[in-house]
Amino acid sequence: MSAAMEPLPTSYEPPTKASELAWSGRDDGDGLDVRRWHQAVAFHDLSEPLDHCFEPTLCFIGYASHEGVRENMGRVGAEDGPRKLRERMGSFPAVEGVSLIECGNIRPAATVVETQHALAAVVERVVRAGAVPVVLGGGHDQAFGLFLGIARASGNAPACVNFDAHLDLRPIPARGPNSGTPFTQAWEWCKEKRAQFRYAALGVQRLGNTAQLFTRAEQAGATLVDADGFALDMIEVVMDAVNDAIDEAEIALSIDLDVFAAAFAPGVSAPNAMGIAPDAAFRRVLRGLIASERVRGVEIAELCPALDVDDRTARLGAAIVFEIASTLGDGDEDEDGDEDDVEGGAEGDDDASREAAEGDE
Ligand SMILES: [Mn+2]
Repeated sequence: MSAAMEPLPTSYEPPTKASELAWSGRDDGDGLDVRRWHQAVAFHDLSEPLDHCFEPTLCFIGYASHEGVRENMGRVGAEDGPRKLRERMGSFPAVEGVSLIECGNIRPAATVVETQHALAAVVERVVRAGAVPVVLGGGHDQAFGLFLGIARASGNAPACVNFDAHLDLRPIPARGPNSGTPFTQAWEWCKEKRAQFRYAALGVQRLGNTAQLFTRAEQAGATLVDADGFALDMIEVVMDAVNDAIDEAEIALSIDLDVFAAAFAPGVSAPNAMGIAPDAAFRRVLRGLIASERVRGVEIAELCPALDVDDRTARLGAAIVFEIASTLGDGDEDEDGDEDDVEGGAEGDDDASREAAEGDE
């Protein structure tokens, strides 16, 4: 270990032989045109310095904990989410120009807060190296670890953009934070640092949040887009709202899989009958965010394999990571999309993503 580097918290577990085995899948040979993620992925112990990444690089970090879900009185099982997501990503075709690095897991520490801080330490290291941490969860308490790690690496509070049926703005109970409080923690962190709390919650369900939580969202200055916003004719309105909410800030991107309807995502602690669909409207918003080049980290939360049906939810979470990778891989392309044809802009070349990209300068 380099003398200059502080040791990481003990709940960080570097990649092991077992994590290498977790990355497996179909093998069509090693040619560049047939390679898959399990062949393309590199392994790195973050206790050692990570070379600066000049190309788009995704660093996978498992948040193998459902202690925050348990504290929130939800159904447990999300500690097994990271393993399952890796299993479902292994056979994806390699994306040209995008590097993949497996960085190991965060295991539950004595408290949820400690586990969040362990994640933050790892995220900070990845962001400082110019790579994008992709947190594979795990309970949604991980969102505060992602926020904190990005904030420390960049010196500014990132805007939180959260696809979620729930606001996750619950007051923090006396026993400590849980999977329903990560954005309260980010809000309080911002108050303490006199930083602006920027929060956009997308896909929010009326039936999943009490009046108190909507009041708190208003007090926090949050931007809410309910599930009806995810229609192709609403994309520009949604992206305008998101752009207003995040302003010039960098983005910590959260995808709680319970934002999707239970038909698509049964394997979560709290499924939603009328959640959004992982359709073209959702994917355009996702791609628009990634194409803005302001997303400093991503977390995929709440996958509970034991509650899943034929890995449906795991496949969806994995597919979202693939969308992110392929959008990053498209970054240098300059395809001409027909601006009036929403589907023509589906590669992230739409007005909204361009606007977001310009805001970066
Ligand atoms: Mn959530």
